[in-house]
Amino acid sequence: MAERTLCIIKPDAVERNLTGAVLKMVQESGLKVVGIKMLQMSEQQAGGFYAVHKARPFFEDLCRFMCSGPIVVAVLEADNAVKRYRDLMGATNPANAAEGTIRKAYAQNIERNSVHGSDSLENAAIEIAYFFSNLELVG
Ligand code: IDP
Repeated sequence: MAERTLCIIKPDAVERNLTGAVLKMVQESGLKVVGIKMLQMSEQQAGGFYAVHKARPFFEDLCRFMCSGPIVVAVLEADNAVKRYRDLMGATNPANAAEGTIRKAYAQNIERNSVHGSDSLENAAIEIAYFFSNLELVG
């Protein structure tokens, strides 16, 4: 079934000029980009986006990192897009990420791990709506 999921290229990757390299891996895996833009979040926006992680010890650091520089947000579409993109990202900690994954190739550490991807179809819809209006998505 065709699904949509949210991809974020995080500040560590944008800063190292890896946006094109990450998008190449995404597109070559068969995930289609149906919306994309660059922006820099405020701390408040980052807090809202990661609200589910509020209780976790790394929450404040994560929000500070995510608004420390520009990010690229993209909506990806494909059959089983949520799982396919999660598999392509690799494990949260790059030390555990498999060969061929984005995080294995580019992540610096467990926090600065280059990419975000929605973890369920339900969260994908919420996360896409956080950044995009329907008018900004094609197809
Ligand atoms: P995910 O991005 O692989 O879905 P989550 O557990 O949802 O991983 O965590 C969200 C983000 O929080 C991670 O991508 C990473 O940037 C950061 N993070 C997760 N665990 C840690 C940690 O133990 N220390 C610092 N940052 C972390």
